[in-house]
Formats: sequence, structure tokens, C-alpha cells
Amino acid sequence: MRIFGLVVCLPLFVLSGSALSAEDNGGATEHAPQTERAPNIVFVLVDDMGYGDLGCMGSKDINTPNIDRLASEGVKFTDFYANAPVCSPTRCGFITGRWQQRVGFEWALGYTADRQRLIDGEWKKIEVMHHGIGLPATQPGIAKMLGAAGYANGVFGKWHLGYDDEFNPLHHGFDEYFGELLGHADYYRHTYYDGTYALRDGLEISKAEGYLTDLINERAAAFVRKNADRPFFMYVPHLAVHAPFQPPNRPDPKVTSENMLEGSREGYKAMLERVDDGVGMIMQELEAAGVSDNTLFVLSSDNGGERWASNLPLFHHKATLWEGGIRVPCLMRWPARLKAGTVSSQQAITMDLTATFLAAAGGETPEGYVLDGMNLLPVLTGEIEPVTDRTFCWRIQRNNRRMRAIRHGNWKYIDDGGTMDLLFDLEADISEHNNQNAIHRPNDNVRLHGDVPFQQTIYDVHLVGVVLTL
Ligand SMILES: [Ca+2]
Repeated sequence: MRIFGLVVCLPLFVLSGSALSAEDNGGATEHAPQTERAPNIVFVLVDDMGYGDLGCMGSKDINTPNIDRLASEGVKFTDFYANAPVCSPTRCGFITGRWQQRVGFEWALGYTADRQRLIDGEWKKIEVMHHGIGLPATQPGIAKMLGAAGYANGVFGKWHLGYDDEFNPLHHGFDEYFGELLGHADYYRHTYYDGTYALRDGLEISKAEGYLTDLINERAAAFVRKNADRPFFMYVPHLAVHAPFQPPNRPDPKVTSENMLEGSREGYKAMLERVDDGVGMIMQELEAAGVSDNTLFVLSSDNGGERWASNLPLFHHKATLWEGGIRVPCLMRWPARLKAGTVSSQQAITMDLTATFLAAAGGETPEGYVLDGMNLLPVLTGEIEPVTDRTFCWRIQRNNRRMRAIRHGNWKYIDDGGTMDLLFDLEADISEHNNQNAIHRPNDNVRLHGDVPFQQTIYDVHLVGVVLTL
């Protein structure tokens, strides 16, 4: 449990508060009705993709016909959120199926960390580590749980849950891994900007040559071919469309810390369209194997888009708690269970996918391990009504910036650095332009004090919540 012994940019929590009850999490371990066999599960997680950058989400300049097909032949969510506004914590939330703060994983892993120890009540710096922390492999995770249910598990792409071997996906229940381990890499040279070589095939250094998105697409397609005759779970966390903004067929210049954020909308478009090609390759393999209809295929983003992306009509971007930082596209195709062309306004979040995948597979959580997410399938199949009283919370607590946000129903509360309370009605004002706080100012009678499990366990007790009734 190495992460508990470190104090870095991540606030650490010792969480002992009550977890959501089995009822509250929507019956995460409820088994799916039997089909001929358990479904295959494919989860493509795009990195830093804009809310408005898919054809099916309204993009006018980016062509994503294969991804759009997931929407036209499945479900498109309108109110789907990332667990966090940056990479690592959302991935942690997905892998563990719980709020990432439960393991102290509130911000993205960066380059250096200070190893510290609590000595005589004070944190003392022991050494500086490079790429030295990650998600402990002792944590339960989706691949371990699906593996126990008989699934073959593969992950192809950006891991960003720890660089050292002890954090490798193979130790988190995946049978096969190919990709880069860090927060970014040169798409052609496969190195972090500090020169750290990041490409791995399992635990081995891979010297595969080529454009990273292509390499990931090819390995993903091959995994489908290899495992089509058995239930499998394939997680494809693309580095694209994260910086460096290197489009296909343009290997120069070499990425440095100085030029890493250079790019253009045109280059971003080419990067995303190459991800779309990969979705088409995966779908082609599923169809060739005759398993497309019984494959639960999901695509989402780990957080909102940044400089070259378009999050319209949402405000702001990645690394903020405005909607542009956390509301993301999510598409879900499973012809055997889900009706084509469905648009769902069910409020949902990345870690719901963990519960959903586990339920679809008929898997179970380890004894005593309670997921924070909700199985979305009963809502999507119409077995139950949409759940309208969910509450999601996010927090940024950095040395130089603090922000908190809550969504409850259609209300969104934001504390942007302690400047003022902001309250938005997202149903009427998705772009968060009209602060309702002055009109519907929360008072002690309508603040959320004890009704939010996440707030009880994670937030300060003085946090001002949203108005429950107006
Ligand atoms: Ca990201």
C-alpha cells in the first residue's frame, strides 16, 4: 500500500465513513439475465476529448462515423460525468469502482514526488522519487473481479496508474497489457518529456515502432481476434487526444517540455479521427467473429477537453469543475440488451461503468467491498425508472487552486476558490452562465448536511450544498 506512505500533490485520506449501501448503489452485483453466454465488454476511454467533438455530440468539423455508430445503435448519455477533472483519478475510480479519494488518488500522477514519512507527528521528506507512485495492486479492481467470473482481460493504451512494475496492469488482474505507462508520451518515440521510456508489453519494455494510436488499435483488434470464442473484457484507454498534439504522419519535431502544448485544431481532429478508425477496427473484428450483438461496447472520456478541443455548449475545460471539465460523452452499445437510438439523461459517472460491467458479466465484488457506482442497465432497459436524486461531488485541492462542486438533480453548486457560492440550474442553463445563488441562496435549512454519503466521508463538514427544493 505504498501510496499511503507518501505525501505528494495528492491529499491523503483515511476514510472510515459509511459506504453506500447495496440498495444505494443500484444493485451493482445483480446478475444479468442469461443470454447464450456472458457478454464481451469493450471500454474505449479517450483522453481529454471535448464534449462537443464527436459527430453524434454535434461536431461539425470532426468525422467520427464509427464512434457515432455506438450512439445510433445504442445509448447516448447526455449527463455523464468523469470521476475527476484529470486523468489518473478518473482511471482509479473506474478500476476500483469507487471514489478515488478512498485510496488518496485525487489528482494526476506527475513527474516527481516527495517520499515522506510521519515522524513524531510531522511529515519528513525522505527522498525525491521520479514516476514513483501508483495505485496499489492490493486494491480490488474490475479486471480481478471479471477474471474471477471467467473473463480474459486485456488493456491497451495509457495506464497512468503507476510506472513501476509493482503497479503494472498485469498485477491488477489484466492478462495482457500493451501501451505506455505515464501521463503522456511522444506518440512516435514513446517517451515522456523527461526522456523516460514508457512503452511496455506486459512487464517487458517494448520497442514496437509506429504511431502510438495505431499500435494501440492494432493490439486491441488482435485481442478481439484471439479471444472471440470466450467472454473477454478489453479496456482501451487511448493516450489520444491528450498532449503532445502530434497527429498521424508527422513525427517531428521531437516532444520537449517547451513544445508539448503546441498544436492545432486540425492536428487534434486528425488524432481523434484515428481513434475513430480504431473503434471501426474493433467493431470489424467483433462482427467477423459473430459476437458484435452480445458485446457491451462503451466509449467515454476521462475528463473534459482542453485547448484544441471543443466542449460546447459547456463552459471551461479540463482541470476545472465547471461542466467543461467533468461532463463527458458516453456511448453504450449492446444490441442484445439495449435499444438502438436511445438518448438517456440518467445522471451517471465513470465508476458506474465498473458496476455495470460487473453486473453484465454476472460477477461479484470481494466480500465487504462495496462499489460506489450504480449498475446502469436496469435504467437503460426500462426495468426501473431513471434515478433522479443522485449526488456527485468533485474537489480540487492543490497548493495553488481549490475548487469544489456538487451536482444533485439538476442543480450544480460550485465553490470556485472560496470566492463566492455559485448555483446553477443545469436544466435551464447548461453553460453555467446564470448564477442562481443570489435568488435561491442556500440557508441552514436547505443545505445538505448529512444526506450525502460522499460528503460525509470526503468533504469538510462545513461544505455548503445545493438547494434540495425551491
Ligand atoms: Ca485526461
